[in-house]
Amino acid sequence: GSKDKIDALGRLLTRILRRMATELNLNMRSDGYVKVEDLLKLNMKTFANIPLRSHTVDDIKEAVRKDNKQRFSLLEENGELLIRANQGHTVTTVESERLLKQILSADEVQFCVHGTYKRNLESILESGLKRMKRLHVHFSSGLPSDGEVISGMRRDVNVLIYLDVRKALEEGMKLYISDNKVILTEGFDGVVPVKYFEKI
Ligand code: HQG
Repeated sequence: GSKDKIDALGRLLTRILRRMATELNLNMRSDGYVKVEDLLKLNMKTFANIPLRSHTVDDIKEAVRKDNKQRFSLLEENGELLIRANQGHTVTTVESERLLKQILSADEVQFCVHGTYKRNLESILESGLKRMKRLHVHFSSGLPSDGEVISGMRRDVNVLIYLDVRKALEEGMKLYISDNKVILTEGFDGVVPVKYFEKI
């Protein structure tokens, strides 16, 4: 049905806006925004096997509105509609300073917790939290038990690693927060060392 169509569109948008801008020759600003008009011209199919070109601006708006983790933002500028992914990028054309708001004081965040899996723990304790394929290591600013939909970790994680935000900021680690409240950091050269873990 139409819900599946919009879900499938959302999943394709995530992939394009986070990872594929370069290979698709899509004009992406350093704050992550691309023109919706340009997107709708791409010769691709969604996961429901529907050509992207057959979608409308309203479909895009609906996919943005219905996304369960608020992964996208829309912006109207000079009569044009722009869209971006709020976080999760792997393309380096996006500059975090422009995409995200920097956290300057530990008082700005109540929680900063990374969700992961027991199978990763040994390796994480040995080499720290790595950003892996993304530009940033991701942390949540809330817990699933808060009842809200929480962006920044998956539902099925079984290990929580709390960041010592105060210490990290004091020692010069740059922390950012996205529009959908995911806390992001490059750590130091892509790694958040173990000494910044507050508790596990
Ligand atoms: C792990 C989803 C071994 C890390 C979620 C994670 C989040 C290590 C995986 C967002 C490691 C990377 C991000 C080390 C890190 N050794 N494993 N040294 N360092 N890891 O997907 O944080 O649907 O890149 O713990 O909800 O899992 O995309 O990061 O398990 O918000 O919007 O390596 O993705 O949101 O996996 O998830 P990811 P993540 P979206």
